Amino acid sequence: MSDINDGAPFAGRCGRVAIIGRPNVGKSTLVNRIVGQKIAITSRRPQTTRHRVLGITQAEGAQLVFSDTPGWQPRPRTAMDKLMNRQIDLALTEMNAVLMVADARAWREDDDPVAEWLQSSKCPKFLALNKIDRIEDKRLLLPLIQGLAERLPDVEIVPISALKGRGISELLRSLARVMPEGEAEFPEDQVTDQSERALAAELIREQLMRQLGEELPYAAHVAVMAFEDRPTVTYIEAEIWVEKAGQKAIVIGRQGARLKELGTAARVALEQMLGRPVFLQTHVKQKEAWTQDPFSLSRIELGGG
Ligand SMILES: Nc1nc2c(ncn2[C@@H]2O[C@H](COP(=O)(O)OP(=O)(O)OP(=O)(O)O)[C@@H](O)[C@H]2O)c(=O)[nH]1
Ligand SMILES: [Mg+2]
Repeated sequence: MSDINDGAPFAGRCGRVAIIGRPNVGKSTLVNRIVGQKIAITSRRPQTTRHRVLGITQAEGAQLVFSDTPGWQPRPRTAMDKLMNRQIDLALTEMNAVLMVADARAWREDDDPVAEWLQSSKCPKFLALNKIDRIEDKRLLLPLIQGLAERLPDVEIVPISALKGRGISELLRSLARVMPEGEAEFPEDQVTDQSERALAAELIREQLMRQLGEELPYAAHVAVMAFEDRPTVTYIEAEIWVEKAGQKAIVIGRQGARLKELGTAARVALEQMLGRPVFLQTHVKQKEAWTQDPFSLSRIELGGG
């Protein structure tokens, strides 16, 4: 993944950009693309992101601090839904611009409440129409852009592909222009506010999201119990919490096959992130109703790990 950081000298502007959108439109993929590293996990499943993650980059002489958020849920039902919506509120209290992400292929009903919120927001507003790599005839985009421009008059609309890196420089240029004057909030080489430990928990959870069947990943949590730099390897011990015995059996798989596959894929991702060999040990624990337990949920709110 190429680094978008354009190397322009810092020109005394810095600000926060909250990224909002319904689940699965590519918010986390966009943040990873912008910072040039994988700091937020992604998957084909909706509701992959559970807590706010900051992604930091420099563009056009400004420092841009993005908040990736969980997908917006118009009808929160469970304690986890509510936690995820709170994480969005947190991102929205501290922003200098707001960037909605939608799928350029189809506007959906669940985009409407996000667009309404965007329209009512007081700060500079942007709408990234993502996944344009999936539209063969780009002329088909025009009617959508025109319709949205009429409906959202103060919103700057930018077609992008977060996956392929198209339209990203244009988007960053537009965002940098509206950032307020001020000192950089973070050192220039910092790309996220997540600790390596919290990122490790997320990379393991990413494999649960990607490799397991329908319901299970939503009932699972990853807690990192040990994270130690040893002379030749980083030693990581993690627990995967599930709610039911049946779920435990699924994560472990026949003769431990599923857990082994999850562990291997997570270890490869961890080694890539840390740039050194990793020894990863994972255990599956049944923890009755952890999604209803305030202590367990508060750990997620604080950022995994
Ligand atoms: N073709 C294509 N796929 C994309 C693009 N951006 C994201 N995706 C895919 O869309 C899916 C969802 O991406 P995420 O980045 O996890 O979406 P999200 O908005 O963060 O989703 P939640 O965290 O669940 O709200 C993944 O399979 C991505 O690979 C894009 O520009 N083009
Ligand atoms: Mg996400």
